[in-house]
Amino acid sequence: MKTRITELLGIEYPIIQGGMAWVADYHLAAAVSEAGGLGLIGAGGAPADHVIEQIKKCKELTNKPFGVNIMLLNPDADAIARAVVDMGVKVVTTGAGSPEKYMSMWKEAGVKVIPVVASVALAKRMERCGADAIVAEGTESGGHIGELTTMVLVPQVADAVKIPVVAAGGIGDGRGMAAAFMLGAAGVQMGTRFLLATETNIHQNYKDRVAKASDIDTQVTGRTTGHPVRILRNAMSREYLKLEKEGAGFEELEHLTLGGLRKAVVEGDVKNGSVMAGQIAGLVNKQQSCTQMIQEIIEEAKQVMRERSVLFE
Ligand code: TUI
Repeated sequence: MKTRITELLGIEYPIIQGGMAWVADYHLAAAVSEAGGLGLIGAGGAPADHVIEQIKKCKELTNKPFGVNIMLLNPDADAIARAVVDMGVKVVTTGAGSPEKYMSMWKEAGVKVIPVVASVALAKRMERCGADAIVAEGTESGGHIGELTTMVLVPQVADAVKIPVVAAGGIGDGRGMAAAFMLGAAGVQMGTRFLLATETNIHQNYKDRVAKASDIDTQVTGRTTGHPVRILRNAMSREYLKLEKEGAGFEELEHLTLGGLRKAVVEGDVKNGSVMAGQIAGLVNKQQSCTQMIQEIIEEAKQVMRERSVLFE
């Protein structure tokens, strides 16, 4: 499968694995890259030393291109931004902010830069400062989110920029991938689906909760604090939303979520932790290897594109 994204990144299939904090370690990233997609190490809130170790280990597992996602609220973002250059990482994606101040350093080093954005305005700004591609991420996604849905965001971003666009948010199978192509994307980024990959080292409780989730099981906390985060509903999310409704302040709410993702991913506390997942969790219920997953998604995308094309003959 050849698109502007496979050509840009030198990969076989236009599938990028989301750079999920606490979830996307070197083991998952290497497995996705070995399977022909682009694996990402998610730096999340980790210190630079930890990310550097992850990069070293990923290189031991694969010779194929992989990337690092830098969550820009990380206090160590500057050091991680420099480390990816020093270590010859081929691709960087960014989230939760604008990576403008690192752009010239990355470009000079030949790093491919793919900012994740949730609006047309930021997509245009990223193109102007030299981004190689854009991930347009809809509000269906898990974790930190924007306002617009993938259905409306992707075609508007595709019209607004010349660089290739990757669709993210609510894509979990080959049908979603085919739909993304119809909206003007040259690739997809998937996070929630990869939560159930056999190579994903998260607590089994987290995987089971995602596998059991239904279509209406996500909730968004933090709309009142300016940090909207989509998670699977549990005792913590219900308490959080109740407090938000009562007009609780930032500090009281923050107390409830602090360390919540780690609690869910590492300790398996899916009642009180933050079980971040996208709205497509209801469709995601099979534990498979990354290779099986990617092959199945590609085959399904090809099949639906062939079958549905007869509608127009
Ligand atoms: O970054 C994400 N998703 C994330 S980051 C994350 S870690 C975290 N945990 C708790 C609270 C906050 C973060 C979990 N999930 N997706 C990419 C993304 N970036 N979506 C939306 C944005 C975004 C938002 C605002 C990008 C830029 C922006 O503003 C930039 C500016 O300066 O205007």
